[in-house]
Amino acid sequence: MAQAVAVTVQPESLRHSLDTEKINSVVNGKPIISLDVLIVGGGYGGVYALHRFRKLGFKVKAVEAGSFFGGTWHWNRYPGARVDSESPLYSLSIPEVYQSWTWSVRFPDHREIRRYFRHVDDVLGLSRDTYFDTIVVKARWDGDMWTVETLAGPTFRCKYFVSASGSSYKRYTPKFNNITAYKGLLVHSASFPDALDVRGKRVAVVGNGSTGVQIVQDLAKEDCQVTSFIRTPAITFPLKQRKLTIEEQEDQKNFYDHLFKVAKTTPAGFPYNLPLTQSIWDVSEERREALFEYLWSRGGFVFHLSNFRDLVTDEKANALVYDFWRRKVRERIKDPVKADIVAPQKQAVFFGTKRSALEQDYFEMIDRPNVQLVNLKETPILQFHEKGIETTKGLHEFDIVILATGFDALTGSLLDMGLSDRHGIPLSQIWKEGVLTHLGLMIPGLPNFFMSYSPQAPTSLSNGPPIIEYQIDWIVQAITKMQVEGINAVEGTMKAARQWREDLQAANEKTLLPRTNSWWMGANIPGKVREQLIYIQGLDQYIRECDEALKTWGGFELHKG
Ligand code: NA7
Repeated sequence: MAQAVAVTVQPESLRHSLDTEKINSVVNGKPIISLDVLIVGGGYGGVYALHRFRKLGFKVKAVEAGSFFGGTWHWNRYPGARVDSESPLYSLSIPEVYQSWTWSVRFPDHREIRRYFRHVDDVLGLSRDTYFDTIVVKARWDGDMWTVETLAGPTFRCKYFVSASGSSYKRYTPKFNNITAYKGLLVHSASFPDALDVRGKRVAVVGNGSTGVQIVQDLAKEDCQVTSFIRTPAITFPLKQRKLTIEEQEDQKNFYDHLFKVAKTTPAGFPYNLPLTQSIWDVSEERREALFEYLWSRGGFVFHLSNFRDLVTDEKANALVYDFWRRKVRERIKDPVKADIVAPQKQAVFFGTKRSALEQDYFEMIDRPNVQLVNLKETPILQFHEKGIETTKGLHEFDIVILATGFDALTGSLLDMGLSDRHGIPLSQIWKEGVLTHLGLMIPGLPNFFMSYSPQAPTSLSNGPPIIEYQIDWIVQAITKMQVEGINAVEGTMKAARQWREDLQAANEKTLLPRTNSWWMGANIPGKVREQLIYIQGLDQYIRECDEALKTWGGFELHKG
């Protein structure tokens, strides 16, 4: 069910696109379209890349698996789906787009973000250069060009191939025993049907990451019975949601250019006050508590990002932060059994070592009588059953089971594209022992293939738009530089990729991050190499390294003529 992406080709839209194309040839009944640049993905990265390349006069098209732009927001329509970056920071920095757009709330929901993508298209007219419902299944470099095959659309030949395929595209469904026996509705959170009525239903939510928290918080308010299956309780921060007025945003727009620029000079793509340079041990207990209270009152990721410098490097400092968090959270939960599951006295996971969730009234909602919590550490799932889920304590019957079990993040979408290097070796083989990229931007052996929102870049540890825009701008500059310098093809060297990987893992080892099983570490997918998949040294440092490499082509092999 959920693993497969539904492919509904809309023949009319495809025909419309093809009519306006110069089709160079037809092979095996498939049109072949020649381009300068092909982009995969129609989320923030794909949209921004298409805009940039088009403006520079490149012959460029984008392909997108969904039926419209939006990327992750096209797929994620589950109850409560909401972005964790506050407005206006989750926006493109393109003036003609932001000048005519206002957000309604500090943290917009999935519907509003899809409306935003409609707006982006209304302003920039990108859909006329995009093939929707089109999935890349094979891509190979033939010494001069990429040949990119799609499942139901044309084949493309392009000199430059840019992936903006997203970090959370490939859904993960754990192999629960007997899962196919279940006769009720089984959905992954990323394939939640638009018009599913949960009223009067018994609903299970498996998973307690940021998705599980948002779903339970939302469904608890409905006339339904919710059972939340929790293996590791989520660490959460207050959302502090509020409405935004048009007036305040119009005022702020005078500063947007600076705001977006400053975001790119910070470690996490948020122009928050910078993290404290102090150690947690440098201040008195009173001062520490006062500071924690202040940061907590801000909402969003401020509590984490502006905290003491040793938050994720010192186990004892980490425990002090957890202690504060547990007290803040438990004072909002009346039921002591539920409190022990979501905010246990004994720290279940190091604070800040896996993706935290933002919540508005989650802890009040789980206290409601229509919400049950199941601690999977104490009562694991044995198997699915035609009527529901059987744990070691017996059978729970459900009409709907929602799997909020996450994604084969960061690498899943790339590995599914059928990419191979110039010798025909598949990417899965190249990455068998671990991911190898140069700067998280290129893969050795894959000339002129560029990535954004990629593994081994700040990606999921950064607010999305700043890192995405930076990487796309870098790719645009690299291609422009190639043209000026008469370079036909460029690729990251294997030596540089090995060094990049080594430096990244060495930085990781100095923190508590490797001691937690997270999808950042690839640890959520059985059989996946356990390694840090994200560049953890900060967006600002990443930008310095990538800028420097571009100046000298450091770590790249250049092919001329
Ligand atoms: P996450 O963060 O990967 O969370 C998945 C959750 O599912 C997490 O609580 C897991 O528990 C749980 N899980 C996974 N496998 C199982 C099994 N077999 N049994 C029980 N529970 C399981 O995915 P999200 O969708 O919440 O978030 C993904 C990102 O999307 C998010 O960070 C945003 O960037 C957008 P575990 O923690 O592994 O014990």
